[in-house]
Amino acid sequence: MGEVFYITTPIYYVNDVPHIGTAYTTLAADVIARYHRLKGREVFFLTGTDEHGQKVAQAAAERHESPQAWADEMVSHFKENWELLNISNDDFIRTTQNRHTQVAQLFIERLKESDDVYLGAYEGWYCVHDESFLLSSQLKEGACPDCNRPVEWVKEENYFFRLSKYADAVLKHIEENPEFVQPESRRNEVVSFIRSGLADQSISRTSFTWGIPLPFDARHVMYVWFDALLNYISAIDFGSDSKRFESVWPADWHLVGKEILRFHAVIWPAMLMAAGLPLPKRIFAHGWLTVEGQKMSKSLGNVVRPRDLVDEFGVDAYRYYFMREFSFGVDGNFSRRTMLRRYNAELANDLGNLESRVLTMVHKYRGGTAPEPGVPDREEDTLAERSEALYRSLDSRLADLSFNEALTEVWEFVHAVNRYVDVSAPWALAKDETKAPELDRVLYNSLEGLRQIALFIAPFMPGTAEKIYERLGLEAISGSRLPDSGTWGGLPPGSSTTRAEALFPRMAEGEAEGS
Ligand code: ME8
Repeated sequence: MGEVFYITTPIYYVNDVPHIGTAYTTLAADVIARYHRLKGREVFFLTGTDEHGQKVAQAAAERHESPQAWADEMVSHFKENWELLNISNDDFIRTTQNRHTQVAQLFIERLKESDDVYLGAYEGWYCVHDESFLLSSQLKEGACPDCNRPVEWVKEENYFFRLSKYADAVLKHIEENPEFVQPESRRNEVVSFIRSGLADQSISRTSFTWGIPLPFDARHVMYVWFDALLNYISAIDFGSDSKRFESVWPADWHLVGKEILRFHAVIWPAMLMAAGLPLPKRIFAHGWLTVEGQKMSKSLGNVVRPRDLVDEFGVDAYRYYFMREFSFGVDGNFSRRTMLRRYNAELANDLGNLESRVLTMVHKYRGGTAPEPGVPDREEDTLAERSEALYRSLDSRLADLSFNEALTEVWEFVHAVNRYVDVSAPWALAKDETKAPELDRVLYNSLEGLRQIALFIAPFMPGTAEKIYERLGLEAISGSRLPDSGTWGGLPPGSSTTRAEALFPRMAEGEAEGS
């Protein structure tokens, strides 16, 4: 079961176009998906859109559009943004697709048959923005405790899911499997939430119609969260192709923002248990990003869109910054100033200058042809060992989703290659004909250092990695497999290298708007 490495993002509501927050989860999932592909795993990377529910219906109504037409329009923005950010998702699920609605209906039908779904009456508060049912005791000064927006009173006949029946089993699973809910601080919150007592969950609505009709009672539409969580199995053909489903499920990772962890770590496992399905292996709740110290909001007018930054810095600088600057499990603050600073220091300077000076010297001293490696000396052995150790370290960093630490270590290697070039001083060797073999060795190993860097950064900055490979005269990096391609000395001598424009042209400080 589950031979395929399966990673998911939340499916995003179509009431808004993507911003740097939504893009953050998608980008993190992309890096992990690319890393595992490079390691030779078969990967299924899923993202998509959550199109039902009151919030989307309201957003469409405000524009005098049908919810479906509105969703169709918004989906194109999501797809465009993911293309812009070079996101390599293998599928894009929309909850209005037939393949999804069929699975959702089949699933709820089964739970109804096993008496895990029953008809009751709901009376309580509802937050339309978060699409969540709330108890009076959960309200904060009469408003939603999570988003502070006003809540509405709902009094309806609803179908309920027997969540309470599974509370102990879910708690036991969380406690016995420390990797299941990460990071630990968030796991503790989930544990106390379950311990405080779980009521059965309302899973249908009758006061509006924009949702999946219940197959056994067409007056009701499915509660949007019940529908949405099922995307993770509808996209892999649950109920219609068991061979495919079993080769992909359970998910290796569900990546979510911290505000929706409860749905994923409590309700979702209970739903799966009720259906007799295995639970996902790991769920990670990452922190929230603010902008220049403030929560992003349309009313404040401070929402940052990926396009704004990609136009200015380029896609790989965008990917680098968001993965390097923040620690995935905690909140972070986006600021143009820090982005610009990192761009100039780490991309233009550390990486860009290294690439350009190595290729320039190979051009100047060896007509652009990669020389013979010669016999390695202590300096070369040290570099080779460092690079080998870095492969091992990246495995464990990325297994923990420690993106920023992974990139910090990759940059220590970039510094090491820079230092190697400095201490070996090829420009001095070039002045002495008798030092030609030494010069060959230094140039070769500098090129090989660049090749290793390209492999290390490939999941994070795929475009830059390909450019470096191309300039080294190599085949596309996407055809490479680790660990084999990572063996030191993989660059064939005689390879024909090319110099080209700067990878990351330096930007004047103050050039970026708002810095
Ligand atoms: O919750 N910082 O969709 P959604 C970091 N449809 N991440 C952020 C962020 C921020 N400021 N803002 C949003 C939903 N995110 C449901 C999910 S899943 C079965 C259904 C990211 O459009 C983060 O991943 O409100 C968060 O969980 C997600 O966007 C919420 O997207």
